[in-house]
Amino acid sequence: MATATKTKSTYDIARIRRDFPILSRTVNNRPLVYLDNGASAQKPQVVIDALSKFYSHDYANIHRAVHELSQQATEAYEEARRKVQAFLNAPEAREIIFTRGTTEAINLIAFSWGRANVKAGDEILITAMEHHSNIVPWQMLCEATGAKLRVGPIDDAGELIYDDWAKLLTKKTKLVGIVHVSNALGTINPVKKMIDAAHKVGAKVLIDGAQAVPHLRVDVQALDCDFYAFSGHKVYGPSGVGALYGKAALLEAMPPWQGGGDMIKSVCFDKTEYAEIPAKFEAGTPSIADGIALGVALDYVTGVGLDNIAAHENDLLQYATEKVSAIKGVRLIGTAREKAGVLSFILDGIHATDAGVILDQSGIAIRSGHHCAQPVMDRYKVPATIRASFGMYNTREEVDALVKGVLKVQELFA
Ligand code: 7TS
Repeated sequence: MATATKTKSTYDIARIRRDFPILSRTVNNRPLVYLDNGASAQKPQVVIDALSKFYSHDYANIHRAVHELSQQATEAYEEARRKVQAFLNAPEAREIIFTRGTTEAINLIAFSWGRANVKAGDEILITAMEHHSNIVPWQMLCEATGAKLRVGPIDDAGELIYDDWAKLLTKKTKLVGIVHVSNALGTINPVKKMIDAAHKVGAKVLIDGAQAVPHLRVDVQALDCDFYAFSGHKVYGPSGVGALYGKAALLEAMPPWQGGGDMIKSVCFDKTEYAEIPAKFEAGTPSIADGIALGVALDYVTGVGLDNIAAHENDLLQYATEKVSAIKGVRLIGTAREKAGVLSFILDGIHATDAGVILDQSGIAIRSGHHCAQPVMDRYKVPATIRASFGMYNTREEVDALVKGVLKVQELFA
């Protein structure tokens, strides 16, 4: 890895940090060092204000009543949908389905598209670095239909072994699920090349973008993926909301997955007609305030600029990689050439959870565990890793604090 360079001076990290009120608090009497952005990112004041303003001034249910508040709330919610559309560069707003997050988006595809299009003998192809949410829904689909789950392997660095993965693409492959950026390893997958290869055998492709959208500019038209899922809370928005992009023709042909209010055109006991997309997939009252605030979060991210964020985080990741790997007794887990946001490692003779507890005493929040990617842990024959995951507001000083914290952990266990 090249020597870390200093962050561009145009990136006003002090201003960005001031936008996130939680960053000025202490934890265990120490300044908070928040390095658990992979699990969930903190929220800028504008997002917090958007939630508060909506509940204080603008609250009503959407898509129902003729009264002013309901009309305004509906417009704000639909505006947020257009913001998600622009963020992903989706052709049309109706191709954006609001969900609870990535997990729900993938389950929606597995249940609706999967049950309609996958039968016994078909195959679903994923990679060995998927989060559980891009594994288990496909296992459930396979169990229900008699289809088979195939898994493309990864190498010691945590990169997909592309040729072995590509060999698993056959006429039987109906759907390919790919994590854009691995939450456990940080690996950025060559998704464009993979999507093109999958399309050659007639498979549809779902990209799990949960760890990608906070770090990379995503363009679903350039990628030509069929489905793209992400969570609001990892991209500085609220929890409880996320989005699924799907090509209109595919979404239109898919049956609904949850029935209820808002997803129908007309209901009688003999026959119910379903609404057009996206309403067809949005049964019931959604997380209205959270959807609106997600739009505000995306505006905020776009305002800082994803290219600037990526440059800053890449600098941090390089710096952290150099500093942490220089510590005796550290083994990095995940050393792919293309990485974003994540530094996973283990310490000789020290359990990751013990390290997590001691780091916490110094105000340092990291995640220790299997990161909902147990097959990745199995691949490296480790029960858990320590994971530092970076966001737009992290600093080199915080990396230094992590390094100091790790040395202290080693000292205590020596
Ligand atoms: N896919 C990836 C790649 C993820 O990292 C996560 C959450 C999900 C899907 C699920 O997202 P959700 O918002 O629906 O829960 N990953 C993590 C993590 O790395 N630590 O905590 C949650």
